[in-house]
Amino acid sequence: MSVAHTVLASTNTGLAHFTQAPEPKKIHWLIEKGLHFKNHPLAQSHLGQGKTLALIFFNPSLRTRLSSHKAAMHLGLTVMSLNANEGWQLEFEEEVIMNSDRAEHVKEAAQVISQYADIIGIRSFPTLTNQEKDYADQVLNKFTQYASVPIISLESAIRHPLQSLADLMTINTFKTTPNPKIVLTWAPHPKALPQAVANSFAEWVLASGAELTIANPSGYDLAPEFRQGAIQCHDQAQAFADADFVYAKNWSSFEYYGQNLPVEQDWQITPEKMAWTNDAYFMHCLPVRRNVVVADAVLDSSKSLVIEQANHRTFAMQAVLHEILQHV
Ligand code: AN0
Ligand code: CP
Repeated sequence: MSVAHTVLASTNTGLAHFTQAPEPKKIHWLIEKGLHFKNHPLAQSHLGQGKTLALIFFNPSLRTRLSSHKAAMHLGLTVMSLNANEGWQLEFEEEVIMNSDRAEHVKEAAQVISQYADIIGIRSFPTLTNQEKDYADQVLNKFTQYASVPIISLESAIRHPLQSLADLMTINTFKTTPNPKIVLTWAPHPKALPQAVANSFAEWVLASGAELTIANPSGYDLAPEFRQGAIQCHDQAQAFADADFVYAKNWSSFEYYGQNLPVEQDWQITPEKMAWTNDAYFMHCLPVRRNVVVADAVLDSSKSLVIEQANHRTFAMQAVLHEILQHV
């Protein structure tokens, strides 16, 4: 298999996995390809014929599951999906005595699934209790280590690359100037959530060559490797000034790992705060909690792009599958 022309990160196994942001030229290529498929979804409807995509979910999903199915169907692929927690519990540690409730090692499981599928998608959230383990992205990386077919991240412990690709497709579609002001803002949530969506959004926006402002309360700074290169501030009003896109997301603390720290001001996105911006578009990956993360009036306004972002998930996945299918 040749990886010379793939737009995806290749590894020393020679496989083209999709787990993080590729190089800038390739990001732009994927955005264009995704938007092309949006207009011509069935343009390559035979490419995947006779091939199978396996989707393995360790955690819940609405958009990722269905948009991945839809994208695969557009390319003629057959899809199998497994709720991993309803199957045998997998062991991911090496050289372990397997006398716990974990019945099967990922070493066998990944090789077995590779015989049934030509491409494997994996969704696996972080523990939010063990920073070192989470940031080693163990579940995703053990699958890429032991599978003999390409792996697509359907959101791992620390990244959500398909979401970010869809988000950049959305910004690309709606921007009216070459360099819009893009703001990623933390917003409240009753539960401790992963940093994955925010990490990836920052990674992709910055890798694409755009500028990014990140606003979050103190104690909520993202991991240094993800926020490096962004304009960082702890003041939402300052960040929102002249913004063209406001991307809201909750994440739990990286510094006080996995915790929901008390926050003094209200960081919910309201019409009053959107009035500070340059009539900005509102973005969120969904699922979103109304009147906690964002007020109804913002989410239901004509400037809300959340439904279009979700629409772009299908064509982001289709672009990635198309790219991989050329090489399997
Ligand atoms: C998840 C998260 O924050 O990572 C999935 C978002 C796509 N969100 C929730 O669990 C609410
Ligand atoms: N945005 C997103 O990935 O949604 P799901 O968790 O429903 O897949």
